[in-house]
Amino acid sequence: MKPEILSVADFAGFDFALMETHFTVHRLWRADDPEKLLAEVAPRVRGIQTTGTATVSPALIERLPKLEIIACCGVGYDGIDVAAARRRGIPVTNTPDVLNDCVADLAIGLLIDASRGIARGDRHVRAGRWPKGGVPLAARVSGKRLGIVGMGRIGRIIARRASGFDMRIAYHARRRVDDVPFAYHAKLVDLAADSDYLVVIVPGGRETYRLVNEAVMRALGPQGILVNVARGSVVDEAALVKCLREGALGGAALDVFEAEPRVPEALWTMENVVLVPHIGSATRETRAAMCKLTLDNLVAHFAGRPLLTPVA
Ligand code: NAP
Ligand code: 8YV
Repeated sequence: MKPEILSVADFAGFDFALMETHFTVHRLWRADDPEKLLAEVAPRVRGIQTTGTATVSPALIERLPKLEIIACCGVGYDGIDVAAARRRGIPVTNTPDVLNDCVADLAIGLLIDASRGIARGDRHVRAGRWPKGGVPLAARVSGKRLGIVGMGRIGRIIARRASGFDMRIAYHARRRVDDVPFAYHAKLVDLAADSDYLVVIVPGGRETYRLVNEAVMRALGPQGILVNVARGSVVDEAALVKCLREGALGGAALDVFEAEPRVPEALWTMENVVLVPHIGSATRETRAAMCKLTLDNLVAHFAGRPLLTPVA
């Protein structure tokens, strides 16, 4: 008998066929009547497969008496109530490191786009506006000051990429990181005041909720550009719209949003804003690696072997 797994969220690039060679998979996200499916399978479910943005609530955890493991296909696991899982002794796994390169690549791509106006230029050409005139001058990227909010696995790779652009790098986190050569700012607002670009790459959740607030955006300033590849919850979105409208912030490039897939309509028409639909890890190669790691954790658990990447 294969262990039964509840899949609570779909994931572009997740190999459900491969998963089904090991497990019986119940896809809650495609059930016509999720309540009916849950009522039927809850007594038998031994594992949950989820994603970095889906919710695994205490109520769901409590509803599954045989639950043994929650495997998240994503490095961020702020949607999972880890405390509720811990109370039941249920381990949670995630997918660290395998996505570092692609998320860092996107962060740099967004930074360059917001600064140099690549998407804006593309819109200009496609709309047939070029014969009537070009686009406004943009801002140079190379040699500028980059502030990184979060100097963890991905933050470090962003810093390495930015070093190739001769950028002067500084960072903020709760603690100074000993093995990086960059300047540390204990206060985020100080980092923002000393940056041309602020790239946000911290975990979501209560502790970082609206960490990037109006004061931080105003400190970044009228020429400053905010890049968020972390979680929408980390940036005060209403304050972001306000600062952009007033010209208090120069621009923004956003992969993540507070209520994604809903994006504030006020941002849609702003030429100094780049918007993408949470694609940080969305390459074939990285999604395959994330899927493999998620499945490897599940397989290890049910084989009685140590988990590869349990969350701390
Ligand atoms: P990580 O290695 O755990 O690094 C997190 C960094 O954030 C650390 O430097 C940590 O340092 C800092 N941090 C944590 N809490 C903080 C706080 N309250 N204030 C200031 N700094 C804080 O994580 P990672 O693997 O780099 O991933 C980071 C996050 O990126 C994920 O959790 C996820 O939300 C997001 N992400 C997004 C995408 C995407 O598709 N856009 C893809 C992957 C990841 P201290 O502990 O010293 O504060
Ligand atoms: C995924 C992410 O796109 O790993 C993360 O934390 O945000 C992304 O890699 C996300 O897990 C999809 O829900």
